Amino acid sequence: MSTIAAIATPAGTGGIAVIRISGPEALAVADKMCLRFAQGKKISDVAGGRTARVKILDEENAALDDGIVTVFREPASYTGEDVAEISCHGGSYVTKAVLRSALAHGAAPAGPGEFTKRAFLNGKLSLTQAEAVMNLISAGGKSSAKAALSLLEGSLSAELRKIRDQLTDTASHLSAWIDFPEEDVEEVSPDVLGAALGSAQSSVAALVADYDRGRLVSEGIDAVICGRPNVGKSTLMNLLAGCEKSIVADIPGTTRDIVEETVVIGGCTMRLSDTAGLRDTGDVVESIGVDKAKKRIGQADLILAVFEGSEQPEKADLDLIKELADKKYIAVVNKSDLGQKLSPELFEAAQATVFISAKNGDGAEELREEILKALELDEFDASAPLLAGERQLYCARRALDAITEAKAALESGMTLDAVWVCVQAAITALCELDGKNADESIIEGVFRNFCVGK
Ligand SMILES: Nc1nc2c(ncn2[C@@H]2O[C@H](COP(=O)(O)OP(=O)(O)OP(=O)(O)O)[C@@H](O)[C@H]2O)c(=O)[nH]1
Ligand SMILES: [Mg+2]
Repeated sequence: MSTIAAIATPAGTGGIAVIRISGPEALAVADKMCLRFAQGKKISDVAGGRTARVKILDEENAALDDGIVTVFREPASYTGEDVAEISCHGGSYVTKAVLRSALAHGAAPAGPGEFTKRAFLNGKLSLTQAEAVMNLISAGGKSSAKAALSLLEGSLSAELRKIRDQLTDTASHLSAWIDFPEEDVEEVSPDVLGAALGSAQSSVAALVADYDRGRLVSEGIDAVICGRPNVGKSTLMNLLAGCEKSIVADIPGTTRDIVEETVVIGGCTMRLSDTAGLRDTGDVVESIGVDKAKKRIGQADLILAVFEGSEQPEKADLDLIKELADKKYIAVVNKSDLGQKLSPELFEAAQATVFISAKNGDGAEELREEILKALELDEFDASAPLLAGERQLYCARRALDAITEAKAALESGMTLDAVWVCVQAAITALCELDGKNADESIIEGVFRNFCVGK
């Protein structure tokens, strides 16, 4: 295994930056590029988990910076290897020069996610926990961070182990019965077998069913604000964003392009898109904006459809209501400060109807609550085992199909061999979900999305 190095802190200027070196030669590399203040001592003399104050040398061994080296010794480190973490002053020149020095003194540049990949290969983390590291780094809200931490702490791995153990018990019982029918093996009762499969089936089905909610928590909610011109979409955007993100004017057709902002709501991140007012228009630029708005409506997790409450509905409003009939939307009836003419019965198909005044903020809290309710995130336990990412969902679905097939085989009176084959397929899919026996291309795929230095 080579020794790798990368800058672990973000690009830019900061108080300190950390350059991480991991591998069998990590301490030897640190010895070459760091002189300890304690005379006659080397980095390789430092005990695991301890630090040393050093003068950091550049690639030509000239003094570059004062810093601190933290030493971790295998296996008690993040990667499971020897690790030296050099904390230097966080200017972009110094940070890059420290990395260059590490490379000049024998380390190779780390690839994206290579530290975490080594942690996985050295058995420090399961594949789902490694994926959690990435989610925790990118978490923008409390619930997303909580879900990622719970995954990192192994809540999903523990749940998968429980289901796998249950299926393995069933499979070994089946094998004993299939392979040694004449021996004194306790007969497998279809009822007991059916109950064990049923329990595994409902556990995996619960994970699959909760995937969408988990995805919204860990990846963020995509919400689009739409409606005919001048109803107050941009005013609503600014209210939720807490800043003047979109231009507001009493001129229909003010917003033409999509304006995006990320906000945190109930601990979840929500990417909001303010869009051009929906209307037929001869203006080429505006009609491009309207097309973009329609496309966003088709892709969003949730639609905030804005209507003007103080006026009778226009054709564009009625067309939008029709268009949204089979979509998840909240009817936001705006301008409540001007009185109420619009009948709430228009919005029977909506998840909720909320009356607000985007201008003075009335109803904003209720809207936030309804957004969480519409996505079933209001009572969501982010610390429960959750699948994170399409890869995990794909494996869980395969496991679920195999268990369902095993149950069907049992119920239709097929041979126990057929049941056994399906149970094995389910175990394989669950192992792959957690990275056991996962093939190299899957592992590569997981770490490809990581940043360098993690
Ligand atoms: N009285 C009142 N006026 C509002 C309210 N919300 C928005 N307005 C006004 O309505 C006008 C249009 O607001 P915008 O937010 O620009 O409307 P929009 O839907 O984004 O319009 P387009 O971008 O043209 O599609 C502005 O003059 C706002 O000040 C409200 O709650 N009450
Ligand atoms: Mg606008």
